[in-house]
Amino acid sequence: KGEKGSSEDNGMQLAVRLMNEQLRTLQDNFNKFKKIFIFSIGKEVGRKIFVTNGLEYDYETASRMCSRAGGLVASPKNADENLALQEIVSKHDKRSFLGITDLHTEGTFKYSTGGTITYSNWHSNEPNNDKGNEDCVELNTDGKWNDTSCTNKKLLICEF
Ligand code: 293
Ligand code: CA
Repeated sequence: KGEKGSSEDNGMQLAVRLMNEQLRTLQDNFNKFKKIFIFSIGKEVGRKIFVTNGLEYDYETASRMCSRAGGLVASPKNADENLALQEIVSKHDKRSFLGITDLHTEGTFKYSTGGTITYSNWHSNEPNNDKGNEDCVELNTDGKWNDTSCTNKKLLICEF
């Protein structure tokens, strides 16, 4: 009985060792893939990754595309995140939408996930709801925000 028990233990030990090796290989591959990905199209800030496909869409399409990919339209929650997004819009020389609107209540800007914004970087004299038709927010290449029409086409940047 003792002999059988110890051969089972040996089998189990081998299985655990093989699984640890496989896990390590998987982690190494994943970390390498992540580095290559961020180097090519993404930007990592803290635990967030911002990604653009370089194309422009109206807000509704942008929102649909990000959520279909398992993300959200980019919403900077602090100056570091805003700077990372500014670098992306500058590189592409195209203003982007932020995942922030006042579609629900005019004048109260909220995240697409709900909740009033806790960080902002409005350009002076913005938001001005120009022509009474500006419920979305664009990020300019200078990093400043402007409210703009949701039907304009802006650079798509999602966050994951
Ligand atoms: C007005 C006054 C401009 C301003 C513009 C934007 C439009 O035309 O100074 O830049 O509105 O706020 O979104
Ligand atoms: Ca405006």
